[in-house]
Order: sequence, then C-alpha cells, then structure tokens
Amino acid sequence: MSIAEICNKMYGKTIRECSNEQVYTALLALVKKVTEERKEAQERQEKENGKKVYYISAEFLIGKLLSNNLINLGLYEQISQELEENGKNIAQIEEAEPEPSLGNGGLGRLAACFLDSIATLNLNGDGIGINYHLGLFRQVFAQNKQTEQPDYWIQKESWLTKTEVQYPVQFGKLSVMSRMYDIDVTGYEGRVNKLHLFDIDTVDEKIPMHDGIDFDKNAIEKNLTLFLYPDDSDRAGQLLRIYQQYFMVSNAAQLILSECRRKCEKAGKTLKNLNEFAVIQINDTHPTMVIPELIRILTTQKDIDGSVMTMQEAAEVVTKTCAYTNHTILAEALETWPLDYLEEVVPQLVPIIRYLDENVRARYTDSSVYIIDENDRVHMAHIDIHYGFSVNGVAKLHTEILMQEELKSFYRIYPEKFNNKTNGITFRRWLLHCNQALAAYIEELIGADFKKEAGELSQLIKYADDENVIARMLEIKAENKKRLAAYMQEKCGVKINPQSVFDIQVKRLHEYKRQQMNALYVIYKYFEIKAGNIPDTPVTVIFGAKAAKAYTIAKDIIHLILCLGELIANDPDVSPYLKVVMVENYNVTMAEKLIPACDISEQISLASKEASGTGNMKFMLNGALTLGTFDGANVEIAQLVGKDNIYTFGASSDEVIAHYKNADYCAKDLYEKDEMIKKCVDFIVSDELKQYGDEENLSRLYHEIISKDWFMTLLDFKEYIKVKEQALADYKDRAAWGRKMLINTAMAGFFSSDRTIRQYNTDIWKL
Ligand code: H53
Repeated sequence: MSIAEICNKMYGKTIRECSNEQVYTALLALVKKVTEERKEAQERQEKENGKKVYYISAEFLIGKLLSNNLINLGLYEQISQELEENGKNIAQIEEAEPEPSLGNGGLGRLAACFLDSIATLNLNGDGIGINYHLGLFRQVFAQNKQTEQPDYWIQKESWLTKTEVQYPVQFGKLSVMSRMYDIDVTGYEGRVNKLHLFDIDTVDEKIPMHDGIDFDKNAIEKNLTLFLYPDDSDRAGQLLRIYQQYFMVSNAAQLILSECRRKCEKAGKTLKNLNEFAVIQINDTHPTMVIPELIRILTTQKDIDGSVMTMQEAAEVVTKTCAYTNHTILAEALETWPLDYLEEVVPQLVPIIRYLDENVRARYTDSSVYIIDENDRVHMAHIDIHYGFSVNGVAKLHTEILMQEELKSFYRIYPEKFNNKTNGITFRRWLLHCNQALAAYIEELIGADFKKEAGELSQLIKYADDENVIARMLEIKAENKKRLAAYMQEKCGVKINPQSVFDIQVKRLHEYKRQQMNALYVIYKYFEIKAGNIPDTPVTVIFGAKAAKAYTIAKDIIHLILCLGELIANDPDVSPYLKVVMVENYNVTMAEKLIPACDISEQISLASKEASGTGNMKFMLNGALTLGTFDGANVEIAQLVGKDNIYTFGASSDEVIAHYKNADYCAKDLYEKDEMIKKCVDFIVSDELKQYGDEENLSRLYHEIISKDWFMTLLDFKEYIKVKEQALADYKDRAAWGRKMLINTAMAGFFSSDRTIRQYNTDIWKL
C-alpha cells in the first residue's frame, strides 16, 4: 500500500490535504506494515532454535524512529520523493514525531546504536527495558535556571505495539502484573529484531506532580514505570529505583526462560544448557539482579526433566550465560544498595545474594571482592564480575584502568574474563540520516560500500590533497551551519552567525565532563575582547546538557552558562565576536542538527573519568575537529587521525590518578598563584554577572571551584585556553582546516557500532 492509499483510507484525504501529523501517522502505519511483512518472511526462513543475545538496559535512547526505519527498510528516497511531489517535506513530517526520552546519555544511546547494528549484522538479539511513560524530564529554562517538566511522549499511535505477554512480578509487599510492549528494530538491509519494554497497566500519568516532577514515590502501582531515574536523593527514591530494576529483570528472566524452555525442549535438552540458547549482556549494573533472579527461578521451579537445580548448579548455569559491561569508574555510578532496602523490596533475592557472597568469602580472603561489605551494602558490580563470564570496558584506556586500578583485585582473580570493546555509533543515524549532503558526496567519491562497511571511508584519504574535494567538504559544512542557524532561529528564537566558528559541547552535565572549564574559557575570551583583542573569526560557543534534578552544582554550572550568555548578548563591545548559547532540552533530535554543523568538538573531561564518550565519535565522523583531553575514546581518535588533526591538551590519566592517590591537588594554590585564573574565577561572583543571576548559586559554584574542584578544572585550564586559541587561529586557513576535517571523516570507520558488535559477537556472544 502507498502513502496516498493509507492517507485516503485513514482520513479520506489526499497527501496534500493531510496535516503533517496525519502524514506522520500514515507513515507510521506504512512502516509497521512493511516491517511486519519482513518479519513474517524472516520467521518462515528461520528455525527459532539458535542462540540469542538479550541486551538488558535501563536506558534505550532510541530517538525518533521514522527516518531511521525508512532508511533501514530502503524506503527513504522513494517516500521523500512521493511526499515532495505532493507538497510535503520529509524533514517537516519528522517534526511531528515525538522523541521518546527513554535514556539519559551515552549509555542509553549506545544501547540504541547496538540494537541497530545487531539487526543490521543479521544477529538474533533483542533489547529488554522499561516503558517509562515520561522518560527523562523535559528541561525548561526560567530565570537562567533549569527547571524540570514531565515529558509525555506516548501518543495514541506510536512505535509501541501492545502485546498479550504478561508476567506476575512479586515484590516484598505487593505483586503486580506486567505487560510487554514491543518496538520493532529494523536492521539496515538486515533482519528485524525487537525491543521489549515492560510496563504495568495501573501506572497513572495523571498522578499529581509538584514542582515539576515531584510525585508520591510510595505509590508503586501508580508510579513504577512513570519516570526514568526518579530523584533518588531520599530513601523512597532509592527504593523506587530498586523496584524498577527488579521489575525489569524479573520480566527479563521470565521472558528469557520461556523462550529457552521451548528451544531446549525442541533440542531434547534441559535448562542446564541455557547458555547454548541465550547470552545476557548486562548493561552497567542496573540489570544486575537478573543474576540472583535467574538463580532463584532455576532453584525453585522444575526443569524440563522434572528436576530442580541446586544453588551451585544454578549459579554455574547463570555464570555461563551472563556478561557484564562496565561503563564508568566513577564511584557514585557504581551502584551499591543497602541490604535492608533489598530486604524490603525483594526479600526473595536476599538469601541468594547472601549465598553468592558466602561462596566468594569461602574462596577469597581479599575483602575488596566481597559482595556484601562491612556496612551491609551490596556491590552490584561484584555480583556481575563473580557470576558472569565476561567483563568488558568500553574504550582501551578505560579497560586498562579497570584492570590496573579500579577492578585490579578482580583482574587478579579472573584475568580471562576481562576484555575491551571500544564503543561505536551507528552510521545510519549519525551520517546517512543527519548529514545527507555529506553522505551523498562521499558516495560520489568512493561509492556506496561505506554504508555497510564503514572501514571503506578510509578511501577518502586519497582526496586529502585535492583542493576541489576539500572545497566541497567546506561548502557542505557551511550549508549545515546555515541550516542549524535557521533551525535555532525558528525553534528557539536564537540568532547565531553561520559565519562564526561553531564550538560545541553537548553531553550530560557533570563536573567530570568540565562544562565549567569551557564556561571559564568564555570568561577569558570576554576579557580578551574587552581588552581589544578581537578574534579573526567570531566564535559561537554552544552548550547542551541536562543536569540531574538533585545535582546542585551541575545546576549551578547551567546557571553560570545562561548568565554568561545573557551578559555577553547585552554587551555591544563583545556580542559581535562572541556568543554563548545553551540549547534547551538537549536530546537526540537536537544532536542530529548540531553535530553536522560543528567545527570544534569539545571533549574535555578530566583524563581517566570519561569511560569512552560516543559524542566524540559522532562529531569526528561529521568532520568536526576534536578539542580534547587524553581520555576515553579520545585517545583512540588521536591515534587514528594523528596529532596534526586533533587538538589535545591536559594532564594524562596517570598524572590524574597519581593526584588522587597522593591527595596533592590543591585548586586554591592554582587560583591564588595565577592572576589570570583568579581573574576568570572571580568573575563568577562579580557584580556584572550577578545582575543576570542568583548570588546563592554563583557563589556556591565559586567556592566549589576554589576550595574543592574535585575534577581538577584549574589544573588543565591554562593549557586548554592555549590549545583552543590555537584551534581558533588555525580555523582561518580554510584549506588546511578542510584537510583536517576530511581526515577525521576518513578515519572514523573504526567507530562504527557494526565493528563493535562484530567484536562482541566474536569474543563474547558467539551467536
Ligand atoms: O556510557 C557511555 C560512555 C560514557 C559513559 C556513559 C555512562 C552513562 O551514560 C550512564 C551511566 C554510566 O555508568 C556511564 O559516561 O563515557 O561512552 C557508553 O559506554
């Protein structure tokens, strides 16, 4: 059926007569139908008896799906043309699609890229997560501060398909009945897999909200699947997270075991062979309880042959089936739950967790590897490492640090479990879709193979000295910048100069990512311009970031940036040369507009703290030059492009780790001894800036920086300025800059998530 037919059937109108929303809904129906046909053909060919990967994750930051699905199903060109012929524009139709905010940052977007690649590589693998009704909050700025609003994304017609699959989930004090919703995951010229999102029918979107997104956290039946990461600064919030996590893994375990039972029966085997049919990838520690939950089920329910496993047998089976990915070394993100919280929410798991811990204690004397510590907190990652067969980090440096520092006592015990899988991104979304002009030009130059084999991009290197090619690359970048400027004007009412350098830092707001260092640079530059040092090319510094609701200093940093933006905009001496913009409610859709237009990609985390980063890869692919520290995947980017095509600075991870060990970093000394540093930091609490902001927030941030500065902003600040100034100076030589851009795009092939997934499959999943 064509769109015209669907529009006619659904609305009795022609495409031209339909609103953009109606055309969107018609396309939704069309894509679902084509996907269904593809699935049926796939099911006819396939005997459902092979091994399958289950990727369990608290976040799947899938973004809008219409264009992604059209591209992957090979329909994009044809549909855009048909729309064009009928007076519609696909980009405008896309605007009608709400973005599901089922994730917060890199971890969730990685999960979405992985699902795309798993399906593209024709691997059998589904995602399992939670159907959050409101996802992450919508960020709204008021009085130069972040406020949080509920973000209702589920509409009557959506990508979700309600299924009849329901499972009972038993908590300590209540039991609920779940329901599974599915989203089809189409691979690029590949198979169709599924993202299973679990929910409960009793959830109440109309539950009263105070102060944006505060609600009664005790009404579990009403709020269980309402929000991603409800505020956990109090006990009720932490309990709610445990409820959510157990809900996710209880459903996962029931789904996985029911699928595997069928396969085992067919093959004449028992669940003792679980690992021949399933591999479970545990994404960070949020799904860790799947391990004790599976053990609980296997030791209480009958196996196919009527037997019931002993604890030891079940633990062995589960260990062979589960693999763990670590995404951070930040202590705050490595979850530990108080045993009495678990006792309250999931009492049935506590004896199992105790058993697992006793087993560890019987084998090892080193108390740092125990599961339950002396304060009766349960270390979730320790469960994963002891009772999983694989532990991976997400970039070379990160894995190195896990093995040598953070998890070294585990590495000593299980060297064979540790491996690295450097993250990747799907080029379908992050090049073919978001930068269509560049993708088309690349195809003109080297053919279409790079779409399936990202490594082919390296063929571009042969054009590194071709003036015409470089000129065209620069032209495409300039067009993308104009497009972004028009979009920002239309959507946010913000005017930016497309002739200026676009310097962009978009990511979650966190002190370790050091948005505050970039803000201090803005202050430096403001002083420079005031002193008559006018930049050759104006600079637009763009930020995008949400801060967790209870993360006070992060919100203060947002406040600082918004105040600086206003101060500079109001200063006629400075505003022609410097502009600071913080985009509201930064999300995947906004990233797709910003990244193709970027000149300088800010990746300035304190070395050792950013496990990998994936934004860095997206920017590089789209021809932005990285301004970054030797952290996470930046290290691998630097190796690939060579030092002339990246701007690196700052203390190495070894130096940083040594500072922490010796406790010898003192921000106050740096502040007091360096006039320029002092001048910039003092500006945070200056009268000029206070006109635009709130004394309390600004002085709290000021004191944090001079007295604590846990992520060593002042340590790298001066070198950061120097290297950023160098980048801005280099920007003037357009041909030389264009050459660097080309080299970045050419070398980005390694960062395709297809490569990452091939490695997961070869080394871990073995599907
Ligand atoms: O995961 C990304 C990394 C990034 C890391 C991020 C992440 C979250 O988004 C959330 C929790 C967490 O532990 C880690 O910060 O460096 O690129 C995907 O691996």
